[in-house]
Amino acid sequence: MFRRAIVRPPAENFAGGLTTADLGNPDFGLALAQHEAYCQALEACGLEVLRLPPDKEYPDSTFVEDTAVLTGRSAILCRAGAASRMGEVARVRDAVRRFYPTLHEIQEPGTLDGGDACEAGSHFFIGISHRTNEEGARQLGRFLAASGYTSSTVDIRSTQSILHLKSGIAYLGNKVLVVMEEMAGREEFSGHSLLTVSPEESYACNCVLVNERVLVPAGFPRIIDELERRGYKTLPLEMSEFRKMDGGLSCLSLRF
Ligand code: CIR
Repeated sequence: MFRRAIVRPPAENFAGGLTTADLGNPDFGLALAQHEAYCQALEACGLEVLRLPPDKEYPDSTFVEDTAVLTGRSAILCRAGAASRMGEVARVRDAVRRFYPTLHEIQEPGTLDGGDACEAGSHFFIGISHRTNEEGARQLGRFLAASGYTSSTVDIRSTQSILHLKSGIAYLGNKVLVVMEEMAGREEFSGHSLLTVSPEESYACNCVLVNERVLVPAGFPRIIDELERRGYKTLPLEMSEFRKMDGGLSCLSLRF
């Protein structure tokens, strides 16, 4: 069960962040409204939400998930793979320290974005991406092992359409993984039961199980129907403005 989340609403220069999406400029007012609805959804799932102040120095800082890997047993601060995001970790350190007395931290030359760390029970899948390098994955694996988690890597560098591992997979408990079709055949996931998402709905792979509910981007009826058919209670959320900045639903919070 998650009890808390840390979020950071977008700053007014949010549109100045990194993106490859080619979906047009995000509307700041709409992004703020979508972010607030997201926070309220977390609260409806029983979480206490800590809202950090918007940070104009880092237009991508609303994607707070990338700054840390928070588990039930330990906290690991990341080291961003994108130069423009490097300073974001320092800005969440104090907030994370309030809840975790001991902080581990990825060190140079390691890079790691939290979006590449997918918790699946007592195992973590760690994406090797254009943001997370092998050294960052190795360091994370070592920190996780010290608190009793196993881990394995998944190289997604040739999977063009996704930025982070969690853009393409999500864990729903009980060995069930949501996966994008392109990754469904990968042997790394062979021990899991897969819920495969069609290419047209790929963006919805980035959904999040929060206690009793699955938060899922709105506008993807097939995956939402399939989740409901399998007995999950879904909570669809509008994510259009974050998608324009390559952001998924999970990226907007650290949940622990
Ligand atoms: C970036 O390119 O870093 C941001 N514009 C989007 C980060 C999305 N984060 C995530 O998928 N975990």
